[in-house]
Amino acid sequence: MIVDLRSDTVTRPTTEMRHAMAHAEVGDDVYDEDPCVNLLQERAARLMGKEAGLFVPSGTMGNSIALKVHTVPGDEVLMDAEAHSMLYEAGLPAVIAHVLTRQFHSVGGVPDIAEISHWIQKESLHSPRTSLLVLENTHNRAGGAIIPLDVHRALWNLAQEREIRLHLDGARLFNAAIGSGIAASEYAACANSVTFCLSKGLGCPVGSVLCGTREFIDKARRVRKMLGGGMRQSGILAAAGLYALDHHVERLADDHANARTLAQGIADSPGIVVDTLQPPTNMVYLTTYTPASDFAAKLAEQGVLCNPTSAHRIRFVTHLDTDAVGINYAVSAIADTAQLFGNAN
Ligand code: TLP
Repeated sequence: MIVDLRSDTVTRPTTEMRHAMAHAEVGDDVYDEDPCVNLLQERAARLMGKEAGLFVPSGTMGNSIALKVHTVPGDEVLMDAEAHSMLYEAGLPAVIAHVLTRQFHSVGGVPDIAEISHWIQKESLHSPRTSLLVLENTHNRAGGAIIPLDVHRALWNLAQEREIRLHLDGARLFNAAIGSGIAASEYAACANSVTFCLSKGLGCPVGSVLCGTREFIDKARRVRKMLGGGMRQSGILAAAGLYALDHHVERLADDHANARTLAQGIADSPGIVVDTLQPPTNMVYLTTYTPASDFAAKLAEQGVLCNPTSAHRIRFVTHLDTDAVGINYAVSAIADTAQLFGNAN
């Protein structure tokens, strides 16, 4: 049995989703003529409480476009030292937007408002201008943590006061919404722009949607074109997104429950320390005494795939393609592996 818990990006479209894709009515989206893309963009904008949306090939492109539109070269952007844009987007702030990044540190993914306030600076003879704050919710490297709405609001108020913009990397914003019971639009209301991914927990093969004001999206559309993201009959992909918004949002609760089962099932194993017995969303992180790569390799021999995220840290992500049987199998494989290394220590 293979249980792939490396990421929620590994899902394959279901038969029903493939059916929706196969029957999508399409047109040339660069001419603005793809009905499915237009529908998805309108629907996404409504869900986020924004004026407009833009379908983009990936979360990374959504974040790139937001950074590019919100800043001018030489500006400073504040982001978590562990943010996806900081660690996993191949240096995009520097390469695409030509900005400096000021990294702040968060506890459990929750930024410190005073620290951020301290770092916001006006342009002067000496200093760069801070023009953007980037937040991530849920926070991937902080264990899929949900940044509380009151923290979002406080940071949004601060951003308004100090006249900077706020972009929300909401790759897994629907996980935050389902995990907290708070609508995605409430979080998005505390941001000038927001990206959410269709290709993670929502189970689509490709795509994200960037949302914001009409004016922002008009500019974003041009940057998307510049980056080579102007797609043609992309309604085939947008149809998967529309299907997912109808059928795959509420079920994220199952992924969260599976993450809890996994965390609790392996918690007593020797040689590992699980971050929490109550993972907030669909991620389980643990610390291994043995090198994480050895642990992961041993697990892979048993068909359970995971991602080492540092020398002694491992991430497991639950998703649409893992059911209770797979989770139970993963629990015993992890427990056996832990036992093996635990005994060897
Ligand atoms: N995250 C991937 C890897 O790149 C690490 C994963 O497996 O979790 N924002 C956040 C918070 C993300 O976690 C990711 C993907 C992205 C943006 C980028 O999305 P894509 O992969 O569509 O470019």
